[in-house]
Amino acid sequence: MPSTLFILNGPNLNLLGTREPEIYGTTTLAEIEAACAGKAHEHGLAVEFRQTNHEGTLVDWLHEAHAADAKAVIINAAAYTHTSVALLDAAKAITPPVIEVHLSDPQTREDFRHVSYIGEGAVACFKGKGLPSYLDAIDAAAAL
Ligand code: CA2
Repeated sequence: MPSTLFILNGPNLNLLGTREPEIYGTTTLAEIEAACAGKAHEHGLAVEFRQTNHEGTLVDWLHEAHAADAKAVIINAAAYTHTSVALLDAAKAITPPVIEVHLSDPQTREDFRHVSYIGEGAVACFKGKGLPSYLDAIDAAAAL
């Protein structure tokens, strides 16, 4: 059985490629999923790629990654990055390492995006490169 990477995506990322292309580009979430699957398979890893608009569902999926003994969790928590102590607590509670990922670079945007709660429970962060942020995170997860 190959080990599995959980790649979790938070609110509004289902809209990628349809709105705000000047910030998030024109790549759709389906295209990101396909590219991530290809990169993970190069490393001999399986992928669980998911998106939800609900904070508690992300918490449940972090727990599921722990129960499944996932190799790592790569998470773009989207707006919950900047608000969710629940996601931070879950990231700290689970055994698989958590890697934070962002399409944009929140540090160069509005002040309220400069805080990352989940970042306090993550082993690394890849940001500001669009789709390649995800691919760099997969390379880092494979090397763990
Ligand atoms: O840059 C990232 O990946 C973010 O996690 C994206 C979040 C934002 O709240 C974070 O600060 C940085 C927003 C995702 C919203 O995605 C949309 C996609 C298309 C159109 C509108 C929103």
